[in-house]
Amino acid sequence: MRIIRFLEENGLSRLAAITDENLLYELPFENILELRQEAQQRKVSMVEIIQQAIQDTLPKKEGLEQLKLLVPIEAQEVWAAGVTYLRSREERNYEATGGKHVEPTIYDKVYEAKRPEIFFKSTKERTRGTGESLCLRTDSSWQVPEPELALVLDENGQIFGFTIGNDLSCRDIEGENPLYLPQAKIWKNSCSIGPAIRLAETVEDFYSFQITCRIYRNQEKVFEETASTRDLRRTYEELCSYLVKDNIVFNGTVLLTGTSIVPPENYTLQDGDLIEIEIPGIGTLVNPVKKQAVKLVENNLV
Ligand code: DO4
Ligand code: MG
Repeated sequence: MRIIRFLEENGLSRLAAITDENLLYELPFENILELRQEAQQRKVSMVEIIQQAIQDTLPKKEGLEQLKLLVPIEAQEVWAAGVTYLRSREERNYEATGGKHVEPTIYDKVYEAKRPEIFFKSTKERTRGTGESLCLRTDSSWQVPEPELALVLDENGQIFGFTIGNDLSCRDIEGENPLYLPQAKIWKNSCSIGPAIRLAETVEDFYSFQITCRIYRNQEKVFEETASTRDLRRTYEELCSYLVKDNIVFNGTVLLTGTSIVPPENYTLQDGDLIEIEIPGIGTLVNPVKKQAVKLVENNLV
């Protein structure tokens, strides 16, 4: 069972459920947190609440393609884990040293350490949904998508959903100096999540997600790679426990679990490229990328 949000003709947002038979039903809740709260109050599963809510209703006639999808959750905060796959460790070493590293680097150490790398990634104002544009930084010439499985958490770090996340990143900025990480990771529209949230209670094996990323330039596919969450070096519980430790965590926080898909070293995103990230069982997150317009007055260029 998956949950989406979409924009109604009257301009209001609406929650809907997609069943395993791909039928789409509107739900009488504004967001997934309301649905979860109802399930908790009545001490039943979210699926049971949905089944009760839709039992006497008909599925929507429109398919997903005809709806204007919104972010499936307006997460107050998005956090991310890094160097959770061997591939990420190798690529971080490459961007920092051009392959001339002498081990152990900070990336080798964090990969092996007990404490994972967890960093702040985005706020709801910076996070886009499927179909919306992501922005490129104007001061970077090496930008890539980072396709990641995303956990949807409650305030205790318990997983109640899975979605797809794109941790858009500047490899040159992080490679120049790891202290620049916030600038390599956070700017306007540098994160997307969606298109749907798969309810965790309907997932049999939390580590069996396949992630495929495709990039199109001028309608032509220029990159495709697939990875599996089986290759994660850490458990979700480990990552969540460090996120919530002595912290304030909002209900509906999203935690990206790291990337294992990296385009070739000579590839950088360009204005007009289209990124597709697909996870069977969740959906396909699609985002065009746009170069940001330089604000001449603000930057004292005029
Ligand atoms: O150390 C930097 C971040 C790495 C990251 O975002 C990832 O592994 O996905
Ligand atoms: Mg990442």
